Amino acid sequence: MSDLSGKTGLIVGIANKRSIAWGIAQAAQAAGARLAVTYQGERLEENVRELSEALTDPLILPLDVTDDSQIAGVFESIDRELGGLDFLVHGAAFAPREELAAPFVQTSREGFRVSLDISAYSLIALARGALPLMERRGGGSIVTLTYLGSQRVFQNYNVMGVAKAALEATVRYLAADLGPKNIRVNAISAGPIKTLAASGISGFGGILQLYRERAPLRRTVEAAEVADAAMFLLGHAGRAVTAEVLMVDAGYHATGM
Ligand code: 0WD
Repeated sequence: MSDLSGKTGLIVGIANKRSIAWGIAQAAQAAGARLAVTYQGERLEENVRELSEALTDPLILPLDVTDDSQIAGVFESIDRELGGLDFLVHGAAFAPREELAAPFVQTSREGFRVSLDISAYSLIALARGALPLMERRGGGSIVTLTYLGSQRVFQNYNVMGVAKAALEATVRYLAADLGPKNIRVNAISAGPIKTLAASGISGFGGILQLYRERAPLRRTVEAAEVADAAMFLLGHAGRAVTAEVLMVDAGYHATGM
C-alpha cells in the first residue's frame, strides 16, 4: 500500500457511499493523507458530512464545478487550512438524463455543453486552482476517472462518451503543460460499477453482465480496486507516470469478438 502520510489531497465527486471518489477517499485516508472533500449542493451535503465522519479532521467544502467562485473558494480554504495541496482526485461527471436516453443524433446543444463543461472542462478549472498550491509543494498528482465509452460505442452512453474523450485529451494536454512543474496528470478508466451516476444509463445491468461474460478476469471491478490503482498514481510508486489512461476494467478493453 502506498504511503500518503504527510500529504494533503482534494477529493471531488463524492455523492454517496458507492461513489468511486469515496472509495478513493477511504484508501487515501488509510494511506495517511489529510483530505478536503467537497459536496455538490445541499442535495448531497448530508451524505458527504455523514461519510466524512470516518475521516480524520477533514475539510468539507461546497463545490459545484460549474461555478468559478466556488472553485476559487475551495482553493482559498485549502490554502488557509491545509497550507498546500499534494493531490487532486476528480470524480465529477454529469449528462442530462434525456441525452442518455434519446438517440445520439438528437443530442442537444445545451446537453452537449453541460456534459462537456461538468465532465471535462472542470478538470482544467480544478487543475488551474490546484497549481499554485501544488507548486509550493514541489509538485503534485492529479487523477480523474474515465470510461471506455470515450473510444468505443456503448449503447446509451452517448454524449458522455464524447465528454470522456475530451476528458482524456485534457489529461494529456494538462500533463504536458504541468509536467515541468512536477505535476502529473492521469486518468483511470474504470470498468462499470453500480453507482448513482451509473443509474442514469439505461441498460447498465446489461453492460455489467457483458463484463462478467467477456472480460479476461470474467468479472466486474469494485470501487476499492479502482481506489488501489489511484493510490499507485497518487503516490511515490507512480512518480514517473503521467499523461496516462490506466485501464482498471478486468481487461475488458482488450477484447474483440
Ligand atoms: O461505472 C461507473 N460508475 C463508472 C464511473 C465507470 C467509469 C468511470 N466512471 C466515472 C464517472 O463518469 C465519474 O467521472 O467515475 C466518476 C465518478 O462516478 P461514480 O462514482 O460512478 O458516480 P457518482 O457516485 O454518482 O459520482 C459522480 C458525482 C455526482 O453525483 P450525481 O449525484 O450527479 O450522480 O459527480 C458529482 C456529483 O457528486 N457532480 C458534480 N460535482 C460538482 N459539481 C457536479 C457538479 N456540477 N455534477 C456532478
